[in-house]
Amino acid sequence: METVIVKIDGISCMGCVNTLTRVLSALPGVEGAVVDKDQAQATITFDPAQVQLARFKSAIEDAGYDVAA
Ligand SMILES: [Cu+2]
Repeated sequence: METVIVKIDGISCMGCVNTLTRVLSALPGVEGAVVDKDQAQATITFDPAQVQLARFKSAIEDAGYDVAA
């Protein structure tokens, strides 16, 4: 397992947190996702053999948020 922190723009409320947590957790290979509104980031634990960072970015953008550089 690996852990990555992804910075996300647009998290304005707990609804956003719940949405992002659900979307990220549903991806194959993701063991856990913790989304923090105040830090504006997601901490994702995943199996690198099954899923990569690019997949997280596209899932976040598909949900209507922006991945910060
Ligand atoms: Cu919201």
